[in-house]
Amino acid sequence: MENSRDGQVTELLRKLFPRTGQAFVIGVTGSPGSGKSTLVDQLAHHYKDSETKVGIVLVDPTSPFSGGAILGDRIRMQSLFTDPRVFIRSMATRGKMGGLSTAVDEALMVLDAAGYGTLIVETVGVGQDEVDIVKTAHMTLVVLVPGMGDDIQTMKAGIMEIGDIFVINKADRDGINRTERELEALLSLSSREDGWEPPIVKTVATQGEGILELVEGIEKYRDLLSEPQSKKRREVPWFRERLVEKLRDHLTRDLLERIPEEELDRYAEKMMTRELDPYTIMDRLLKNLDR
Ligand SMILES: Nc1nc2c(ncn2[C@@H]2O[C@H](COP(=O)(O)OP(=O)(O)OP(=O)(O)O)[C@@H](O)[C@H]2O)c(=O)[nH]1
Ligand SMILES: [Mg+2]
Repeated sequence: MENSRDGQVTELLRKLFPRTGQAFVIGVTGSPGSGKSTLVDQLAHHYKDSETKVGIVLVDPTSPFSGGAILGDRIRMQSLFTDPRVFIRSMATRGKMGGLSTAVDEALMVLDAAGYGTLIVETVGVGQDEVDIVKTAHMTLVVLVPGMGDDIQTMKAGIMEIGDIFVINKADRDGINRTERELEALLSLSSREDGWEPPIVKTVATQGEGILELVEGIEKYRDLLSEPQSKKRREVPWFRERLVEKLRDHLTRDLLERIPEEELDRYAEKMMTRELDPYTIMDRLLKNLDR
């Protein structure tokens, strides 16, 4: 699926789709080294014991060579890598067939259809890519650590907005109360349409402290989402967005494939010399394609 986009893959996804929609997808994001993988490891242990199989997708869009990161994750999640009830996949490359978020989305579909009831997606929270990726999750945990004070203020607004639960990990460190107060102050400024007030949970992931409280928060939110009203309110726009994204992917690829590289080069040169403006070029290209 990551490597090819031929009819066969589409056919498989078409068959898979009716079997999806059973899994609950949890996104985990936050700054590098905040303890996301350690938390994911704890959550995976909890869910695999209490419920269904657990699927984990680790995403590292910032690194084209994520060998190091993946190796680190392997060490941190050692016990999970050999567990038959857990499936772990690392994804780093954007691939040439559509965006990374599409690749993640489809990997989640496969796991969902294969009966993995809890899916966890970890991604470093730094940019739009990550925000797009966590949007495919039902809920998002934003992981912070004590002493990031000013960071909280400057943290990407997008990341703060997508948090359904805020985890202050490394609660064994100094500055936890201050961080909590600052976060509370920030959260009090915003209110959500669905009435959910994102809780703050303090954890020491390495010791498993606070994990049960975190799971409790996750379950509460899951209950809220499963009410038919809120399911529709949330999922219809969600599927619409995915549909538009797929159309965009498809149309762009389709169009670009039909324009010879040399022609693009020629037009680029004309732009450089200001002989033609991009708008005129687009008109011409699209008119040619129409024909
Ligand atoms: N003191 C302390 N250390 C922790 C805690 N949780 C994780 N760590 C340590 O923090 C380091 C980073 O943990 P990871 O789980 O790899 O963090 P991450 O957010 O997944 O890191 P990236 O995926 O590289 O962004 C590791 O050395 C962990 O052992 C905690 O609660 N307390
Ligand atoms: Mg990690």
